[in-house]
Amino acid sequence: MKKYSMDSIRNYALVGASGSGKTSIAEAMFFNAGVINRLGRVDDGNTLMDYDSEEISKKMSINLSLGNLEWNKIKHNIIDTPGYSDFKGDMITAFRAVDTALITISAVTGIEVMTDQAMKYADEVSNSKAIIINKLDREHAKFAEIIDELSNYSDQIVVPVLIPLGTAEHFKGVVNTINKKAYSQGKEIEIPADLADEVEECHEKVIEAAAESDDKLMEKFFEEGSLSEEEISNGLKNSIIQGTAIPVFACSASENVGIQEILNLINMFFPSPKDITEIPVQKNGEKETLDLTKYNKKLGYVIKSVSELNFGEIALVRMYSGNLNTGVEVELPEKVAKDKIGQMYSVCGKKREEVDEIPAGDIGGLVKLKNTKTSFTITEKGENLLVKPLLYPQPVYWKAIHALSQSDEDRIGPALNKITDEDPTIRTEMNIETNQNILSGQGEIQIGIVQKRLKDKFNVETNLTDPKIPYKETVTGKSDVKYKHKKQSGGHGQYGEVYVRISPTELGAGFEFVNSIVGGVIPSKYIPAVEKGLVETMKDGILAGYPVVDIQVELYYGSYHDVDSSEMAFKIAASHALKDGFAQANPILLEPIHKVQIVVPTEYMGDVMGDISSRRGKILGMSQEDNKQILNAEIPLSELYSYYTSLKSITQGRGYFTQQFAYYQKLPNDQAQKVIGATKKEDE
Ligand SMILES: Nc1nc2c(ncn2[C@@H]2O[C@H](COP(=O)(O)OP(=O)(O)OP(=O)(O)O)[C@@H](O)[C@H]2O)c(=O)[nH]1
Ligand SMILES: [Mg+2]
Repeated sequence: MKKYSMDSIRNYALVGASGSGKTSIAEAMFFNAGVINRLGRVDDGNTLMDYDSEEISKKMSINLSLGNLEWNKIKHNIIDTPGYSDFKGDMITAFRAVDTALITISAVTGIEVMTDQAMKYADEVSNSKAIIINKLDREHAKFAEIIDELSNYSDQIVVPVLIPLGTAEHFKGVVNTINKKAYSQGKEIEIPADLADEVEECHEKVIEAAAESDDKLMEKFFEEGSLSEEEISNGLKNSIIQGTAIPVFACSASENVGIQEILNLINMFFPSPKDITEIPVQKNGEKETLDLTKYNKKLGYVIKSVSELNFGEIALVRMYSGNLNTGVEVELPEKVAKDKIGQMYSVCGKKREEVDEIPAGDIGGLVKLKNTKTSFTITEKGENLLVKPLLYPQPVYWKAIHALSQSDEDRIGPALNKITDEDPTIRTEMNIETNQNILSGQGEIQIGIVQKRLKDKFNVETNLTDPKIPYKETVTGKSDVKYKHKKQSGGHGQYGEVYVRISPTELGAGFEFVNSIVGGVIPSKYIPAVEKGLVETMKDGILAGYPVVDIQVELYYGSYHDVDSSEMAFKIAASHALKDGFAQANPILLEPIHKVQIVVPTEYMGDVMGDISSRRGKILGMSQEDNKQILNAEIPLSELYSYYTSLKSITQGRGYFTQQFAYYQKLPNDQAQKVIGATKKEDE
């Protein structure tokens, strides 16, 4: 396999809204570079990047895919990511592995939620940005409007570098606004007269953006009124790397118009790994910047660790520093573990070709290592470093997962572990309170795919149900009760009597046991048994089988019997006293409330707010950002389980939310009666 020096590599990810054409653009790039000799189509299920059977049947990307091509001696490592929000995890991990985010926008749809998210994630990991406006062959395609929208949206200079030559069915080619040359079907053509003004205008913007990064260039431009093509290119490249400019390219992936010009410009402008002199890292838990020009140890990032049916297990790795060779041992700071590097591959879609090294700056595949998971950092011994730390979003969709048979039950744990190792947005958790295994993630489709993979790949059959809500029980009033446990039937008797006062504590205080016994009316050796009786009863619940919390129980009087008293007798007495006292102290159910941040296009605000109040939600505040509203609210967990589906349908897929647990609060009486009734029914 050919080796490339660091400055002959470009690493970028295609990111952005679902359906904007990322996979089709990658396909057209591979076609132009001769990697494939036929231009596949997502709808025909024959593209290089969407090769997974699920992707073929759904006609969309579900997993990130890696591919590479060579264009004029430069190696491009391209990561095609899914744009559908359920699969956000793969977009996030891709950002951390590349130097440039190539954000795709459909010329028909314009800026979408995912476009916005992609821009934000790129900034967070300090990636350079470039934008493709695709589908210019489509009816109602816009270009200038989207450029305006982007300019208002970003404080970076948005530079149209390739502008369309005609639109819709007249879209024939692109004009390069740096050298003011027009290209159609690979040939240079005259710029049509009606486009001359626009080209001139864009050219000025290009110069402005190029000069932005360099004062000397700016001076020269003011003195001479123009810059050479080389000066513009170099200046623009610096501005893109420094993040002051975002170049925009027009194209049509399916018609293969503009793609070759984009590949040329990627060679010219995108940073090579050599241009990345520093990266954000986390060292010993602290955020800092790593100077890559001085760092000479091995440092890699596991983009994704995958085990694919028919293709075996493989970990895709980006090397930031040092060369990776077979046989070396590496450390994984996330897990405080080691792994030994085995066989290595160049990966292009489902095609693999063995290589003997993944050099610094490059991306390749390793045979699945023992301890390596998606998003892990690979270091040399003793280096406690994490590459470009980024948080994965909290779940927005939950299901309780049940194995169908005992043999499924035995295998479900390890199978789920494998799946969650591959995608950090998929989580499983045993809820001890409800005794359910909760599977959560970024959406219904993602969770459905997990269930399907369990069956297809691990032969584990499951069903999914709405999770039980982890309610809690407490009291709002006080009570004072006594209970005598006395049994005289045959042989050894049982005797224990307790007097207790029950009262509420502060929310979240848990359980307070107060021992106020004086004068030995209950011998001290029986006191722990009383407390144990209370704790066990609280755990099992009194009202509806949910754990009792936030109460104080004061043991202040009682009596015992020299022969018949025992720990067991006092335990039973305490349990009964608590049950009686609890019922008299105005018991209630508490429900978990979650803090939710919802982002929706402004036009859906009314419907979204109505839906929140129908879910017993409370709106805490809202703010406007560009053409979208950000709503902060609190919603009970019982209403959050179905919120994902509802928000998607209200906003036609354009709204999204993030959430986290906030606190427990009283469940309204009518709701509480329903829950208590349901528990009674279950018990029967
Ligand atoms: N007319 C036209 N259709 C296009 C173009 N590019 C892509 N498409 C079509 O748009 C649809 C979506 O394209 P994809 O390439 O799958 O989009 P994607 O961004 O990869 O979508 P996700 O994988 O879901 O994120 C497919 O039907 C493509 O054939 C284009 O330039 N012109
Ligand atoms: Mg795709």
